[in-house]
Parts: sequence; C-alpha cells; structure tokens
Amino acid sequence: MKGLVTKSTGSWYTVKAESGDFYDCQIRGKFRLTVKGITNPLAVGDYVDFEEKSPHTITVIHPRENYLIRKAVKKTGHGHMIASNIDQAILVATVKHPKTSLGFIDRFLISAEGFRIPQIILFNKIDLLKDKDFEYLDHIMSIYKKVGVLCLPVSAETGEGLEAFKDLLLNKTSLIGGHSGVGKSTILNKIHPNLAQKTAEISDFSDKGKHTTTFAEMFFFDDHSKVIDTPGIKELGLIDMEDFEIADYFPEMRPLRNDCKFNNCLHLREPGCAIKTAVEEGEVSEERYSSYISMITNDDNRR
Ligand SMILES: Nc1nc2c(ncn2[C@@H]2O[C@H](COP(=O)(O)OP(=O)(O)OP(=O)(O)O)[C@@H](O)[C@H]2O)c(=O)[nH]1
Ligand SMILES: [Mg+2]
Ligand SMILES: [Zn+2]
Repeated sequence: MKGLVTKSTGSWYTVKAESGDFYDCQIRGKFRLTVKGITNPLAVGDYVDFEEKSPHTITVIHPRENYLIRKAVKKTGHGHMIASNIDQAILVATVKHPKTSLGFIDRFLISAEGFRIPQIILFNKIDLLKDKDFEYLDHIMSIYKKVGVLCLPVSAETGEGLEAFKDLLLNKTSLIGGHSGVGKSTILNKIHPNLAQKTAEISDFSDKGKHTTTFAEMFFFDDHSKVIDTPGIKELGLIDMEDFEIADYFPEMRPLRNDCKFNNCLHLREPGCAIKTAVEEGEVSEERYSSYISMITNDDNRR
C-alpha cells in the first residue's frame, strides 16, 4: 500500500494510507541511511510503500522533491531531515522572548532556497512589543520583503494576523519551523482548536523554550492543506553547500555573481567584487551580507 509519513519517532512511523486510515509502520535495516550524512532514513512528508499485513514494514521510499535539514544533536557533523516534500517553509521568529537572530533567519531561508522552496516569516508575539521593538521589526521586515520573503506580524495571544496566516496554508503542505518557545504549536492550536498540541511556557531564567514538541508531525486542515509542526531548531547546518555556491541562495546576490572580476570570487576581500559594491550602494543589505560572511568564514557553522 502507498502512504504518506505523518509522524516519525525514530523507531515507528505513522503512515496515512490513500484510504485515509493511519498505520503504525516500521522500517527495515537497509533504509537506515538513505541520504549520505543524514542520521534519519525517513522524514515526515515522505511517500512510502508498506506491507498491508502486520507488522507493517515500509518497503519503498519514493524520491523526495525536497527536504529541510538541521544539524544532528550530537556533534557528529551529520544532519537530520526535518521534513520532506514541502510547498512552503514557514519560519516562526520572535523579536523578544526569545529573540531570533538574523543569522538564524538567514540560515533557515537559505536551507529552503537551496530547493527553491518559497519562504514565509511569521513574526509572532507582537503583543509583547513596545514602540522601539516595532521600529526594529519594521526594519528587519523591510530587509526580508526586499528579497521576496513574505513577512507577517502575528500574535497567537491576541489572534492578530492569524486569519491572514490561515489563508496562506490553503491547498499547500507547509512546514512550520523555528527556535523552541517561539509559539509554533500555540499558533497551530489557535487556528485549528482540535489539534490540542502541547505547549509550554519558556524559561524565565534563560529566555529559552523547553523543546515541548519532540517529534515532527503533520496535521490535516483538509485533504489538500497540511501543516507540519516541528520541534524547536537550535542550529541549522548548511548541508551539501560549497562556499562558492552560497551566494546563489541569496536571491539578491544570485544575479550579481557573474559581474565579479574573478569567477571564483567568494565576495570577501577580492577586488572588483560586484556584491561588495552592491552592499556599499545599499542594494544588498549589510545584515544579509554579514550573514553571508558568517556562513563562509565560520567553519563551525558548516558541516
Ligand atoms: N505573549 C505571547 N506568548 C505567546 C505567543 N505565542 C506563544 N506564546 C507563549 O510562548 C510559549 C511557548 O509556546 P509553544 O507554542 O510551546 O512554542 P513552540 O515554538 O511550539 O516550542 P517547541 O515545541 O519547544 O519548539 C507558551 O507559553 C505560549 O503561551 C504570543 O503570541 N504572545
Ligand atoms: Mg511546539
Ligand atoms: Zn564577488
């Protein structure tokens, strides 16, 4: 039978068959590693074939259109697939409580851009913002809007922006990602009260979430609209990306690359660099350029 993986605990997989029924399935050892350097063989969003009789063993994993990867928790240099076959990647970010760094936002966008998966940023918890914070929010939203990313300020607390968000989910498979404690599960509960996903207060001490959601899970708003809630991401590794191609995943830098004097230009200190000129002229934002630099120069952030 053919089905769609809707939940993965690492040892068991929930699969929704074409009939609409859910099955608990297991995998065979030979699937242990389907993608080189990735610790999990199957991800939520994968299409599989599985045996009808118990124990339902998954026999085939259909080719993936795309997937998002985070760093594996152990420092093995490996990646962990968060989810696959997604139509849009939605980052839940917060200006406060906890604060999401621009470096993290850019890594998320770039991971998706590698597969040309459209990206959306939800800036949640706007009920907590003061005037000064709104100025900062406007500033960073202008940076991302300029590079073609849809930005939506929302509050799961007051409900502001959630109707518009709900419309964005129609007829698509959406991944919801972000740091722990930014409100991913709270937002989903709010727009779909039957979900009753577990949520938890963030720690006052560290201003960090507690990793309340532990496994990625797909929910169905209707037959064609699916959302994948995911556990808080600490770090995103840039998997399978060579230094020279990273500028390609910044849509505003992509068309400039050919204008650099040297065709192996990494846009750091080389003379005649079109990207650096664009930064000086304000065409490429300083913030995006610093994210780019940190991705090239910080080996610890690569794998
Ligand atoms: N003030 C305020 N608090 C919010 C908002 N959205 C979520 N929270 C609170 O933030 C805390 C964390 O929310 P969760 O939904 O558990 O966060 P999460 O992103 O799912 O976290 P993980 O599952 O750990 O990745 C909870 O105490 C929520 O009530 C919001 O818009 N405003
Ligand atoms: Mg959660
Ligand atoms: Zn250059």
